[in-house]
Amino acid sequence: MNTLRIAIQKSGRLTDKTIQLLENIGIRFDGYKNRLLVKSLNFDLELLLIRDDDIPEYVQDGICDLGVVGANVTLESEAEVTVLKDLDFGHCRLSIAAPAGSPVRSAKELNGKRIATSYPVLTKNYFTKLGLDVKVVKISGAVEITPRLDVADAICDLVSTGGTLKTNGLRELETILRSQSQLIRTNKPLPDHKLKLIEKFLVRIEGQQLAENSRYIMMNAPKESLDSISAIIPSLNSPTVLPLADPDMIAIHTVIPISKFWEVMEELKAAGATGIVMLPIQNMIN
Ligand code: PRT
Ligand code: ZN
Repeated sequence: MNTLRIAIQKSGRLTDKTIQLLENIGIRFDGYKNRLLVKSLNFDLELLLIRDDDIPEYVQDGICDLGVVGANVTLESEAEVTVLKDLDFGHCRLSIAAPAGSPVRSAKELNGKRIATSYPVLTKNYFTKLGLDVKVVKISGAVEITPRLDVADAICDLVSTGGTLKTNGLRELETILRSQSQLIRTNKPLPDHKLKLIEKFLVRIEGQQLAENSRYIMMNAPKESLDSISAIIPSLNSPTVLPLADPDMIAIHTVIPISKFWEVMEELKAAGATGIVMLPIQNMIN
């Protein structure tokens, strides 16, 4: 009863990344394949492994306290849950597409037409907001072949690379939702013990995300370059400065956002830094 329970996808696109995330934040399991309920070896947490479509409702109903699932699934389910965190994997978009050979160039031209989708709620809402009336044909898989079978005039489906649309002679018209995996939480009241565990869990995920988006950089530089180099480093924390065998030289260590690395590296070189090394960071707590 007191163990925090998290619903994750049993077997699919999100499973490995979700398990990886849990392992990265130090939560260990003794195998999870072909099991329904798995208790962590070192954190008061158990996994419930189910189909992703069931996750939002399980969380809404309080059968699970937390869940990891795509925003597309949560929004389609209309479950009442709270999104705690975007998890930055499972990125995709829900898009309207029509046969490339058809004259249709925008969703607005689909009034009165048949749209096949596994996302009837999101699709219907989108067209209703546009003031259009379409016939939504609910299909559970292989939506992309429905125009060829004359089951539909257009589709609304998930896209990541766009390869599937292309292979099936479809042209993407509009994106109706951008999605990624999210950590969701039940809106049911939880005991203090579970609230504390969720807080701990979130702090670890934030540390993990910060580490993933940061790099540890080390460089050598002439002592007199320290001020100009410090000014270039895009970090709120002051860098670590270490002496070197050569008394005129120092080593500078710091952490920077990965997005800034190339831009900063060129400026550092110009300011006299040499031997610049960048290292990944396993974890980080600010
Ligand atoms: O069995 P279960 O119900 O648990 O799994 P599922 O088959 O319903 O889902 P699964 O494992 O395929 O996807 C789980 C989640 O991954 C989705 O709900 C999305 O949040 C996310 N995701 C990310 C994707 C994609 N990318 C994706 N490309 N889900 C599906 N696709 C499919 C898409 O439907 C289409 O058929 O991949 C095809 C398009 O891919 P591209 O690369 O050709 O554009
Ligand atoms: Zn599913």
